[in-house]
Amino acid sequence: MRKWCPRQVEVPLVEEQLKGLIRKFDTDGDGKISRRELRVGLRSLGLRFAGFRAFRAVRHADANGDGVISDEEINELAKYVSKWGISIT
Ligand SMILES: [Ca+2]
Ligand SMILES: [Ca+2]
Repeated sequence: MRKWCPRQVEVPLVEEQLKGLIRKFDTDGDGKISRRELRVGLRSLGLRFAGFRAFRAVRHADANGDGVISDEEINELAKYVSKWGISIT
């Protein structure tokens, strides 16, 4: 029981909230998040390096490699994004 806390960032609530947030990034309403939509969305949150982050995040979460994040992939995307410590108000 040391106070040595390894990355316990798995807070499901945050991920749920992030999922909701990410879904709103879908500006063309096709139900998928493209890299461009993610970039614009991240930038609107005031996040630095939005383009770079979007690139990394999509590459990480895009399991089938079609370049967009579908609803099944959004879980992984939310998990990835949650590590950036975005505060949702
Ligand atoms: Ca879209
Ligand atoms: Ca995909």
